Amino acid sequence: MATKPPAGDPVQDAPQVGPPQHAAAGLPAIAHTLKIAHAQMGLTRTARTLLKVNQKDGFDCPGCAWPEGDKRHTAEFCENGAKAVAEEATLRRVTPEFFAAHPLADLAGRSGYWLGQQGRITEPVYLPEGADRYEPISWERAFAVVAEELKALDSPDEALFYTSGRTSNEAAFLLQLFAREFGTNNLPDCSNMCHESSGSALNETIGIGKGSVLLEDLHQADLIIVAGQNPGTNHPRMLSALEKAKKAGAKILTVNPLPEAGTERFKNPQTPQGMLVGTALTDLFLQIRIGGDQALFRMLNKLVLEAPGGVDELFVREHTHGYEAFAAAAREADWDETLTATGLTRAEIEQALAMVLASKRTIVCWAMGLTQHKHAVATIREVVNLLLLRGAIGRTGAGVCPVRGHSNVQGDRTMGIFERPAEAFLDALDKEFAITSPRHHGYDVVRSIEAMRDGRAKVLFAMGGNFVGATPDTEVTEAAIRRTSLTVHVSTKLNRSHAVTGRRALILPTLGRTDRDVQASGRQFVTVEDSMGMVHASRGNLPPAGPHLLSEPAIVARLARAVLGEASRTPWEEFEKDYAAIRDRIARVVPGFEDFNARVARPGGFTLPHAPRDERRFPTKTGKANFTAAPVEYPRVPEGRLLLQTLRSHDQYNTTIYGLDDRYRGITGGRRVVLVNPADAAALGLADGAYTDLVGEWSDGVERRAPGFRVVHYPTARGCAAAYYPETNVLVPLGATADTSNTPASKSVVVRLEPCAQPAPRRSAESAGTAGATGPTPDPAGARQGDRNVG
Ligand SMILES: Nc1nc2c(c(=O)[nH]1)N[C@H]1C(S)=C(S)[C@@H](COP(=O)(O)OP(=O)(O)OC[C@H]3O[C@@H](n4cnc5c(=O)[nH]c(N)nc54)[C@H](O)[C@@H]3O)O[C@H]1N2
Ligand SMILES: Nc1nc2c(c(=O)[nH]1)N[C@H]1C(S)=C(S)[C@@H](COP(=O)(O)OP(=O)(O)OC[C@H]3O[C@@H](n4cnc5c(=O)[nH]c(N)nc54)[C@H](O)[C@@H]3O)O[C@H]1N2
Ligand SMILES: [Mo]
Repeated sequence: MATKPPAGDPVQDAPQVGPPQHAAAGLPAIAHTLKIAHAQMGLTRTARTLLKVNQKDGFDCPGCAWPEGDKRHTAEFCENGAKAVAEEATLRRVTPEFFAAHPLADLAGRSGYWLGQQGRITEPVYLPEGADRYEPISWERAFAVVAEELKALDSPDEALFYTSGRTSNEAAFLLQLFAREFGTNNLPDCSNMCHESSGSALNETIGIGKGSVLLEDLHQADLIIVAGQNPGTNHPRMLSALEKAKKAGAKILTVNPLPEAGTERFKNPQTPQGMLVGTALTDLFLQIRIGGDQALFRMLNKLVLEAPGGVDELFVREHTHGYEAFAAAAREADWDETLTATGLTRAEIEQALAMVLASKRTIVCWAMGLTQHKHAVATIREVVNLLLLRGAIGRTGAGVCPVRGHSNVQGDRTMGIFERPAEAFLDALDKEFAITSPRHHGYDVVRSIEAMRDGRAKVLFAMGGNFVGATPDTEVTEAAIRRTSLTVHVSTKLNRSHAVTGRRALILPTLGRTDRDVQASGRQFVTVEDSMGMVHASRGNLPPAGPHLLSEPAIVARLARAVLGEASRTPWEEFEKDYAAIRDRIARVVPGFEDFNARVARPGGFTLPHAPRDERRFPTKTGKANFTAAPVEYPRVPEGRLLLQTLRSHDQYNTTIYGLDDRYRGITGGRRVVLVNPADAAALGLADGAYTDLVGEWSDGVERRAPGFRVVHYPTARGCAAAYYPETNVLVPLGATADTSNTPASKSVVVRLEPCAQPAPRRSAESAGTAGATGPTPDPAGARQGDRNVG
């Protein structure tokens, strides 16, 4: 029955464990896709939506930011993209009757999975002060409430405007314009928790915080290093690119504490041969200890320096700065320290070196496995050092490839969603709109939480996302949010952020990527920028989830009029009527968008300029690509403790949980699992199937606990453990962030495992147990605070 959400809270969390798989995609992926899509959308809608994903006249997949090639298949989507589409295009609805039947305390007791499964939100709802449930509100009145709270602030800097990376360029541009006209740079975004470390490292070293390769570069590389990334689950279409590269002779070096099925073998569902046999992808697997990458790349750099002909001397001389200081530091790299930090053998590192030296065209791809550590920025700079030594930037088939997460997270930043905007950007904005943007920097995500905690920020307005669920230190964050006077969420679906509110709260339902967007001037499209700087149009083709939804640009435009009133000379009404008018302004403010409307009208869109890639020009302070030489760091773990990484299962999109299985890792029917190396488990006396609490240990002495995880013996690197986000966000201290980028260090949390009894299975919300805003729900299964996000 396509439209019926599960009745009770289905989270049983009784995980079953089988062997991990060694190949990704293939037939099981197609079967799983169709099952999920059919359950949410029914048959006709499944066909109608899935055939439009990533087509030139269709919509951009709301899944990951991986680019589309020029030659597209009829079914240019992957299993997880299809799940993202089905999640949004579902026929299930959350109506005012739903909110009448589910008081806030009830919502607060539900799992994130259950909340998401209820369907699309159809009307704006409001939680007045002291009320026990949301009630319907008109759009006009909703904007009046926000205006009232914003105008009552002592300073515009008491307001926070969060953005999640699905927001279109048009909506993002309007949101940052509104925030700056209102008077603040408080524009935290999901990127602060994601690739901020990449942006920080790349800006300093090559002068632009974006990757320097295009899809064709991957196809032409000699060597692709995939470090700290799980493309089989999180960027499945990348596997086709890796396969194509392999077939053209490339080697693939994988660096990961976990053997991930997707990088082992890919069964391409587009060809019969691929489906049956598949292609082995990884040539060398370095099973590194968590946080050991900087040490690994430093040692590789030392060895490259020592190898005859290892250094591209011409490139170094003509294009780089800081070589001497860096080379001196690299020559100091020590084998003992490297082997301790990485857990690798000398032979393995020498094998990797041979692959690096044999390659003229090297690309390094990475994601959260490198960005979410205390020394993340230094690690990524060390990756850049290697590519600079080899002259592997601004050359075909070579370069840096940070693989971005949300489908438009890169575009949102290009549009000015940034708490530390460049002076030149603000100058252009001010000139175009005759405004005076504030010049002082705003708060990023972590600083926003601190500001709410300390009473310095009082209104949180979120353009999408799940602020409460995605951020670290869940208990601290929830308490901080509850201190605010107003929380506003522009959302497609319910999540934990709607249940943990300020004194008053609003939920404003909006159109998603798959929905048709019609405004006064006719049918609209929006634009997005993918991970490789390609900008293109996205057009939804489904009737919207309800007649009352407003698009994101319309919501920002109406909010701006309600808040700024006559004082604003910006033509907000015109922008709402016709998004082309927004694009005309973007063209005049943002470099690279000249003639935007004409160029984006071409099928496939256009590529943004990238100086290092296009002309080997490095717009840094020195005018060259910068070598850097940070001291080598790696996490130190006390005796009897493990280093926990918090990562994604195959059945989730960040805090959106599609299902309770992690097929490639052999886990079904539950998410509260902790993967531990069998030798470590034996040393700790933990049998496979035993239950344990995860207890975080950090320098502030506060005990952070996530209770009731099933131990799974798993071939991860020694001393390391892995468990899913967001269940484990309660363990990540707010203060544990990366140097420079301030990204939460969600991939290196020191924990001890405290054996506990197997929790009783929970049948419904009544047993999910958590402290809601209006009082805790009784919890027969015992205190399960760590459950708050997903169960
Ligand atoms: N289906 C699906 N697609 C998604 C998402 C999703 O949740 N679901 N999320 C999107 C978003 S926003 C993002 S940012 C990306 C995330 O994409 P990924 O970064 O691939 O996501 P994670 O699950 O966090 O996986 C991190 C990987 O890094 C490895 N790792 C952890 N620590 C280390 C380390 O210290 N060193 C090395 N070398 N490796 C390490 C882990 O074992 C794991 O393989 O995916 C995007 N795409
Ligand atoms: N411990 C730990 N924490 C992490 C991470 C980790 O690896 N470990 N990863 C971090 C990373 S990389 C990221 S990017 C963040 C993600 O942080 P967020 O982007 O804030 O979180 P999501 O779970 O992607 O947000 C999902 C919600 O977005 C809303 N939504 C979906 N589509 C749309 C749309 O089109 N418009 C609007 N307005 N709303 C929409 C829905 O209501 C949905 O519930 O989490 C971070 N947190
Ligand atoms: Mo992300």
